[in-house]
Amino acid sequence: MRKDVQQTLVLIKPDALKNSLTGYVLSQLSEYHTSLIFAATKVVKVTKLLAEAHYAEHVGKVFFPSLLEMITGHLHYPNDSDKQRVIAIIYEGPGAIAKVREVCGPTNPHVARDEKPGSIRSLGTVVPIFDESGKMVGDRMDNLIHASANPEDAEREIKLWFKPNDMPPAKRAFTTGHSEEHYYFRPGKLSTSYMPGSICLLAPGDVAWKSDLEVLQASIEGKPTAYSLEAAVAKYLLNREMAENW
Ligand code: 3AN
Repeated sequence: MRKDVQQTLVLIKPDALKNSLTGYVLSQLSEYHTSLIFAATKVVKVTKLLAEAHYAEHVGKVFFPSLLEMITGHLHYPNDSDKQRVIAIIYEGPGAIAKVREVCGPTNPHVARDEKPGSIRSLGTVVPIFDESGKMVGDRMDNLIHASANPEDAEREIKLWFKPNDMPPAKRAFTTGHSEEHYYFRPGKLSTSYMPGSICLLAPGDVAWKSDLEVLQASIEGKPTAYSLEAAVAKYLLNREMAENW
């Protein structure tokens, strides 16, 4: 990341959208309150590919399936696919990560209400999760907002949700490069030539995160990659109609 600046990823999640809390969240995070400014923002229809990559650290936990259902909007808008979306924002400024986490409050909304009343997550809720037999097996936290936890997560998450072209050049905090290939993707398969049913991720000359270009190149060559192919390709497929259910 650029040394002079800190950036963090914020997601306004479907439970916040459904409860019309977007304006409240933006206001709490405004420059007036936090001294942070927008580096980028967009409305995203979250794919399974992106959701799984975002929550990779929680794979196997009892609440993992409900995390995916939640972030893809299926839980809060089961019959309104046009409302299944998340607002993704990059905030920038000194101490951005800690400042945003402070305004968000603790992960668990019940804890937030006890320990940090008035924080954004104190307005969230906790919902029990049941298995097929009806036994309660855990909790789902509808906590309205995601915010990167530390600089490593911020870099991973910003590069996971945003393409360099989603922000002005001066707001790109991570190294970019130019693709020297065409890259085409369809679920489970990457190629440098067109495959039926595939989407063109990048063409020669297109700008991309340098780390993504390295993952794409290594994947083509069958070499080990720094992170998953899915994490590298997901952002280039966002809001592309054909990839909505990937
Ligand atoms: P935070 O969002 O505060 O950084 P993480 O990254 O540990 O918390 O968890 C990501 C998301 O996973 C949380 N926003 C929450 O919805 C869910 N989560 C985390 N821990 C639990 C848990 N023990 N039970 C249920 N859901 C959880």
